[in-house]
Amino acid sequence: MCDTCGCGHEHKVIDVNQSLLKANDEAAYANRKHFNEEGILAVNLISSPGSGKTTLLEKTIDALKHEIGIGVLEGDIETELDAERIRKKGVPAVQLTTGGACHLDSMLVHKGFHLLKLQLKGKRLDVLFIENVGNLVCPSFFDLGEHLRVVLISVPEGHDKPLKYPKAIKTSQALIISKSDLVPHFDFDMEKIKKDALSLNPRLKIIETSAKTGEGLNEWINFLIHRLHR
Ligand SMILES: Nc1nc2c(ncn2[C@@H]2O[C@H](COP(=O)(O)OP(=O)(O)OP(=O)(O)O)[C@@H](O)[C@H]2O)c(=O)[nH]1
Ligand SMILES: [Mg+2]
Repeated sequence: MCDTCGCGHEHKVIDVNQSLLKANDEAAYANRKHFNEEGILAVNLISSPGSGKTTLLEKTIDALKHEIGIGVLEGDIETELDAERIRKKGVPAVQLTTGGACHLDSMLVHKGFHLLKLQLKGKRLDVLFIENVGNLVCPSFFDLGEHLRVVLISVPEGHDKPLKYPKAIKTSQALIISKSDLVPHFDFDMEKIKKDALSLNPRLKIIETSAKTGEGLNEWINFLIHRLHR
């Protein structure tokens, strides 16, 4: 007898969210094992739309493409635009379009990784960047098998975002405060955002960056290289 709607039928309750997350976690485990076996550092970039993920990748590729092998999986709901931006930099990129879903999942990353390997044509891959769908909520709940999760919050979004979107902060190892060149134009409290973020995750590495002035980009690159060699 149904207790929920009182309709008189027997309903079987299936927790769809739980089984989806379980399938995701299993595929994430397999992805991580696969990346480990091939000595690849996988980096998952998450943020709201437009915080500067692709721009940061473009700057990172400019700085590192002659030193290490880079490949990119680009997550978006629609279009190939971000993958095209990355390819223009001379780096292989696979666009993963979710067709509406607000996050990537590890099954899609698995498929994308195999497509990327075809583009690599045997070239070495050291760092796999996965740019998630622009969203500060859903991607936080899905392990993709990455080793490093980096969340970006840009200055125009406001310093209150860590407290309002704690899961993204708690599950990341690094916070990039992007568009620091815009601080003079916004009521943005840099000390407060850092204090709030560290109160949620004391081990978080925080880097202020600007793709316009170049501030913090060296620190970001050094952090990445350190993680690659760890
Ligand atoms: N002023 C300033 N603008 C920036 C900076 N980084 C990125 N932008 C601009 O912000 C806009 C969005 O940047 P993207 O890199 O496309 O952002 P994204 O996070 O990849 O966006 P989605 O993939 O749509 O989620 C572009 O117009 C960039 O030029 C920065 O450091 N300073
Ligand atoms: Mg992008």
